[in-house]
Amino acid sequence: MRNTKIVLIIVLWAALLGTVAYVRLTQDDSGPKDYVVRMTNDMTFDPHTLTIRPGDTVTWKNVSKELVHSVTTDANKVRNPNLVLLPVGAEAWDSGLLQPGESWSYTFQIPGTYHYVCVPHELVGMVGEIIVNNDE
Ligand SMILES: [Cu+2]
Repeated sequence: MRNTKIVLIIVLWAALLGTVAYVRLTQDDSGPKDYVVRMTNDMTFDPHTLTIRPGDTVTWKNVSKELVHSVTTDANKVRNPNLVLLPVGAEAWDSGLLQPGESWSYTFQIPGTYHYVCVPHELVGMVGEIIVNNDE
């Protein structure tokens, strides 16, 4: 009888440990994340396309030595409004001009596809894409 109790306790303890381990493994380990997009000396956004989740923050860093860059989805601030795209319900944003070494951040809440441009280099194709995906 005493042995049965000990075995029972061991079994229950093992089950408890197993449950804890299972919960840890299956828990969504991701709180909001931070991403960096580099604005380069070659007039590109690196990476060009980034897939994130709602609540994540993207920081654009101007890593060029002498170029001024910007990030905008505001159709009123670009020459070709077809280059910018926002999901329904999302408001346009604009970093303004960023000097070398400066950075600017935006936290995405609304899922969908965002196309943005660098205003000074729009005509040489300095464009980028953020995809905000609940399933990512
Ligand atoms: Cu630029």
